[in-house]
Formats: sequence, structure tokens, C-alpha cells
Amino acid sequence: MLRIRRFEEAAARSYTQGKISGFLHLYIGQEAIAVATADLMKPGDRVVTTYRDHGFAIALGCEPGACMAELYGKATGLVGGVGGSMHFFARDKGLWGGYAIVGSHVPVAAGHAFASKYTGDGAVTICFLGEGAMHIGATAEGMNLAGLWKLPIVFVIENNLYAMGTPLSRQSPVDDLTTRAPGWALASDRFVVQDIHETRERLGAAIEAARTQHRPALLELLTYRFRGHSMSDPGKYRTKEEVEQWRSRDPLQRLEAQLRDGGLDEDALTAIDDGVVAEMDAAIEFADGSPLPDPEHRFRHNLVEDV
Ligand SMILES: Cc1ncc(C[n+]2csc(CCOP(=O)(O)OP(=O)(O)O)c2C)c(N)n1
Repeated sequence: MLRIRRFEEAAARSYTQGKISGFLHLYIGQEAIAVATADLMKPGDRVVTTYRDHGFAIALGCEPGACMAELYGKATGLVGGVGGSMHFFARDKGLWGGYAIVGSHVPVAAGHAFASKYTGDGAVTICFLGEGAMHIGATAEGMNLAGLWKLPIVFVIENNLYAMGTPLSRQSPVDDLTTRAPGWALASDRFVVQDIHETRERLGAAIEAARTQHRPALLELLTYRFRGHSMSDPGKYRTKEEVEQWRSRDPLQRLEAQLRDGGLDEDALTAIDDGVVAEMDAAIEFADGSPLPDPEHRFRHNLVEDV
């Protein structure tokens, strides 16, 4: 969690220095979800997610340097610098993509899960989406097929309360988005993400049922992004009180307190943080010093080659 947070903070600084172009959607506040997921995944399992994807890459073990270089559009980036922030991909680590079009990835994820059922590889697909994606046609199509075909998939709504600046109350006639689950024959669970252990346990139960019983599920995880929608959003649509309330539930701070209670002293905690900050300094140095991709590279991977 700390590694993701420090990565995102370093990326935000680079963005304000003009080293990163385009959009940058930060994951600060939501890290426990990616970390719990990565810890639960077995070889072959897949994550399919949105443009808020850096946290998953880091949690799944991608090098911070390669992730930062991808944000910088450099040749040493995770996908050679041609994907950028919204299109991280690391097949060997189980990250099957960040997708920028809201809801577009839900049928893609259902397709991955169908492939698992068809080949019997025993893998589970875990598909993340924002609450805003729950009102998109493609989402309904993907979830419907998952329920119909009993696919090994868990859909996880990361409900951070806003789709850009639009609160859930102006998007949805119901607050509880899992009320839609029975209509697609999906199991469901809904909880506030404030403790990494609880998050891991509840997510784990759904993943296990999808793996062993082909019981697809729709989970709604109530969480909060401490920053705006993207770097260009100051987040003025939220009250100070609301931000404070969610800051008091920050799973990273809670874990720090748990470690303290467990006997880790301030020096040990500071040393962990210093180590992670140094890692991010090195990631920035790596990205800064890396070359831009060969312009020819942009024509590669547009179509499948060598089938
Ligand atoms: C089909 C489509 N419509 C609109 C957009 C513009 N857009 C980008 S992000 C976003 C908000 C999505 O919010 P949510 O799904 O809740 O995810 P969050 O950003 O909160 O993680 C919108 C409307 C888009 N990318 N794709």
C-alpha cells in the first residue's frame, strides 16, 4: 500500500513538472483493494481494470521504474511507452489491461472468464470498475453473460462516490448497487474498505467461490479517492468534512497503527518509508534517463501479428 501511495505521489509531482502528458488518474486512498487482490491471486488469474490502474501494476509486482517510464512515454515503460497511464498491461503478472472507455472492459473480462471455463484452466478473472460504469450498456451485457454462463469471475465496483464530479445520488436511483446482482444471478457482498485484512477476507471468499464453484459475484467496495478524478480536478464538489471522515478510515494509516500496536517502533516504520521513497526516487531517475520510443513502434501491436 505504501509503495503504491509513494508511487502515485511521485507521479503527481512529475505531472506538475510537465514530465507526464495526457491524463493521470491517481489511486491514492484505494490502495488496499489492489493489494488484497494481488495477495489473493494464483498464477493464471487475471485482473482487468479501468484507467485508474497504476496501483494494480505495483501490487502485482511490476517494477516502479517501468511503471514511471510508461507514464513518461518512454521506451523502457511497461508497454514500451505507447500505452501511458490509462493502458498499463503486464500479462506475465496477471494484469490484462487498464481500459479508458468506461464499462468497455466488462465484456472483455467476461470473455477472459469464458476462456477459463472453456479451457478449464482453473483461473479466475477479477474485473474492477467504478460505480459510474454501472450505468453503461456494456457493463450490463458482460454481467448478464457472466451470470448466464456461470463464469469464474468477480466484478468489483470500486465505489469512490463520484464519477468525475457527479455523486452517486445523481447517477443511480439506488444507493446499494449490489441490488442489481440477483437479476444477473450474481452473488454479492458490500462493505466499506477501511481494513486491509477484512478486505482480503471478503474479497477472498468471492474469488474462492468463483474458482471452485463457478459462482460469479458482484462486490461493491465503498472507498474514497483522496485526490480529484484526475490531475486537472481540484475536487471542489466535496466538503472538507467528507474528506476528513474518509481520511480517518484510510486503510494505510490503520495498517500503520496495527503494526505499531504489534510492536514495530517509529524507527522501523520510518526506515520502511525511507526505503520506499528511495525506490521512487530511483524510478524517477530511471524514467528521466530513458529514451523515447522509436517512432516506428507506434504502428506495432495495432493488429495481431504472427498468429
Ligand atoms: C463511455 C465513456 N463515457 C465517458 C467517459 C469520460 N469519463 C472518463 S472517467 C469518467 C467517470 C467514471 O467514473 P467511475 O466509473 O465512477 O470511476 P472512477 O473515476 O470514480 O474510478 C467519465 C465519465 C469515458 N471515458 N467513457
